[in-house]
Amino acid sequence: MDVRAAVAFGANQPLSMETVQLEGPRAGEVLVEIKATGVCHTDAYTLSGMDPEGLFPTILGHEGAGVVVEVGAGVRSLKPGDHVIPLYVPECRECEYCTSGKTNLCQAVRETQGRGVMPDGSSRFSFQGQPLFHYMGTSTFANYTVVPEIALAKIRADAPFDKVCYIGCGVTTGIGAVINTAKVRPGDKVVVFGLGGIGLNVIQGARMSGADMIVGVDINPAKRPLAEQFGMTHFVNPKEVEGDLVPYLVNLTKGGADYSFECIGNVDLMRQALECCHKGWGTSVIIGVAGAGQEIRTRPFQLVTGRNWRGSAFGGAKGRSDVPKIVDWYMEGKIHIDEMITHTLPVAQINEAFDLMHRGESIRTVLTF
Ligand code: NAD
Ligand code: AHE
Ligand code: ZN
Repeated sequence: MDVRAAVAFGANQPLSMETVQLEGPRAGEVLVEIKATGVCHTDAYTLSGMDPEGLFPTILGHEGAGVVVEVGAGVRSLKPGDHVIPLYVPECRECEYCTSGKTNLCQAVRETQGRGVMPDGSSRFSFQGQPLFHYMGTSTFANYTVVPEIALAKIRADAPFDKVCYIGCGVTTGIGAVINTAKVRPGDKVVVFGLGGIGLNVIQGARMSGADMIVGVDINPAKRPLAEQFGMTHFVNPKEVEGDLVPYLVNLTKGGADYSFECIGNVDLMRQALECCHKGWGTSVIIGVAGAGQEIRTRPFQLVTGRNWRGSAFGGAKGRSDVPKIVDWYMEGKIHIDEMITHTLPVAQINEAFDLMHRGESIRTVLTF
């Protein structure tokens, strides 16, 4: 079938709206009509050419919501008409990872996902007779996409697509990193580096968990008011701090953070985030994604003396089980999303969404189809 998609033909090139061809779902696959998609910094990261798994030409996008149109052979858990959120971390419930009880990182289709193809090794998308790569197993910058059954969370039908699409990445990543990965407790002191689409959700999760002090660190002071609305108690602009940021944060938190979160993707800030943690027990969670060749550094003494370095992907959430519950939290008013969606644009204006992000003017832009 013909599909409207924003195609990334190469690194650092604007996306191009094209009519591309999409094959129907094969066994274990599902055709989804995408109704809305958020634009996450990870899409920009891959488009920048810094992602070692970045492949072109491709259809980016991994923060979508839509409706099942057709299911392939053997698909039992979904039917046409179901409302769904595609999952870049699937949940097969059978692999060693899913059954371990230790991780959300289902590996059932991870290898083919990283190669930009469906689990059978081929692409469903093509343009002018040439295959296009899938992206993160989701490719939500298209009005129709094909996704493995295990990579779809079924959600309630009354949830608005143009809001809950954000649960497909940013909301779940931020709140989940606090609740599932760090397990922040009442009274904890938390430092959040980066007050964008992920960092604000870390703040939201920290407030839900009862953290006493929630320090936000960002070089863009325009991010402050919304962060305060979501629960930030102290704002630090590193450009206004005289001397080293780390002792400043240790002093502000009276000994260091119980938990810090890096939500930017800058390895120098990952070091600061670790080192502002409390001696003996502080844990820093890396959420930000850093480019090819980038490495983290610290003195081993930082770890010897009890600080912990962790990472979190998709907030440690098991998508098919947890995403429907997070949608319920939103619908019941337990979490807030609308205020973070600063811009909603038709998909044809997708390049503007990236520009808004790069200029620091948006938190999340949602594209509608
Ligand atoms: P964003 O662009 O919305 O936010 C980034 C924020 O960092 C901005 O507010 C910006 O002002 C701030 N910032 C930039 N440089 C800074 C500096 N030197 N010091 C302080 N603040 C600085 O991005 P986002 O969508 O929130 O994504 C954040 C990061 O998280 C990206 O690296 C993204 O790839 C990653 N991410 C990871 C996961 C995961 O599962 N681990 C999921 C989603 C996003
Ligand atoms: N291809 C990238 C991987 C980047 C990465 O870490 N992605 C996160 C999700 S970011 C969503 O906005 C993730 O889920 N990682 C787990 C995984 O299996 O990829 C690179 O740098 O190689
Ligand atoms: Zn994302």
